[in-house]
Amino acid sequence: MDLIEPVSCSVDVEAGELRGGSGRYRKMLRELAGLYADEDAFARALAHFVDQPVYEVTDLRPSIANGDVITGVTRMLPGKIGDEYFLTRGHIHAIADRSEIYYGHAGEGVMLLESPAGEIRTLPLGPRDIAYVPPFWIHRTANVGSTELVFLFVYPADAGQDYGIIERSGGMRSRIVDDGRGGWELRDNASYVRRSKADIDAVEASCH
Ligand code: PAN
Ligand code: ZN
Repeated sequence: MDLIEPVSCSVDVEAGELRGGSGRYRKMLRELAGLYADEDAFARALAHFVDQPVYEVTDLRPSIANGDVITGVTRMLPGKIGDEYFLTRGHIHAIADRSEIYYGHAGEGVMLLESPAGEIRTLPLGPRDIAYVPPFWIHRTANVGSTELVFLFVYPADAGQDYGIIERSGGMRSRIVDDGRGGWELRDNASYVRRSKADIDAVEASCH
């Protein structure tokens, strides 16, 4: 039996970080090309966000063993590309039946979920909201507020992330846009291509 040492971490909500974790990565806007509908607005925004990560993840990954868990904190800047709110890249878990819990700490977020067949759901992700990502749901998060969005997540350590599922379908089926009244609404993504039966079957096969 290989024992892992128990460890305590804490969430620094102000800094939007997990203190005492083991890893950190940053996503710059230039790494998110193709996510947003308005390419001109994206090109203009690149100049403003050259040095600043759009989102940053600090996490605790004791191992990637089946049965272990990965815990982390994501901090996202507020902002829009055109009228579309800042987003995480989004993914389905590489082993697609692995679920996940998000817990909001600060700011105003929305989780956008899509089933392999293209059904859309949204969940609020504000302070003390718990968003449950069931098995097989593609998920990404938007910051729909005017302050930083900070949330915690926990998922099985063997889950992995498949980002290609969103790229292959031309994005998710819906976009999260400004409704013109200070809130948000869903808009159909004109570039969306439905998944074939073979693609949907491949999601299910990822778990066997
Ligand atoms: C989260 C996300 C994190 C960053 O940890 O990975 O918020 O989003 P992207 O991975 O889509 O860039 C999670 O859902 N892990 O499975
Ligand atoms: Zn995930």
